[in-house]
Amino acid sequence: MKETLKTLVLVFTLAFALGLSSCNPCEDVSCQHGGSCVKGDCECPPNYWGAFCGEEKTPTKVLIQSVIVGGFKSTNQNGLPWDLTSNPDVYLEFYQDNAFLGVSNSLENEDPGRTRTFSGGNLPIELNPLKLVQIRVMDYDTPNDRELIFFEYLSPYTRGRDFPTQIVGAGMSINVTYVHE
Ligand SMILES: [Ca+2]
Ligand SMILES: [Ca+2]
Repeated sequence: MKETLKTLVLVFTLAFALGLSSCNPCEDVSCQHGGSCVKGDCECPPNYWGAFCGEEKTPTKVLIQSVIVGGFKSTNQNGLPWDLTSNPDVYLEFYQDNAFLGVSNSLENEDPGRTRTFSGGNLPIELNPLKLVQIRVMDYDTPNDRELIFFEYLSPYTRGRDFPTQIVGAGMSINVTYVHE
């Protein structure tokens, strides 16, 4: 009889302990993408939603904060230097759907071979996340005369990539931030 009582006490103690541990509402909740469980519910970072933060939110805007432009050819389509007596005066133009969005700062007499970063002028520039951005690398000559050095299309946002802060193209990279509102 005494042994039976002991066994019963043990069983109840175990049951109580198990009951307590299953009272933690976050025990079986695993939140994705850096979400955290609060009282059994996932609180998600701004880029994600859903019961376990598994659903990606399409950003309302993507902001280009800066652009890194690698080296480019030292001559124009005529085989001549960009400027006859000096290096090109380089700035960027931004377009989406052929609509002009703004320009970067300009770097005067820029060595074509070097890699440089633009973060001034109209930057940060606001993009529609779902349309390609065209970035033109330009040589400024006079108010009515400028030469296109090269251009590139980049996708501001691609679903399922976990919101990279840098989007890398062939001849340039853009540093971006995402807006959800
Ligand atoms: Ca020129
Ligand atoms: Ca020049």
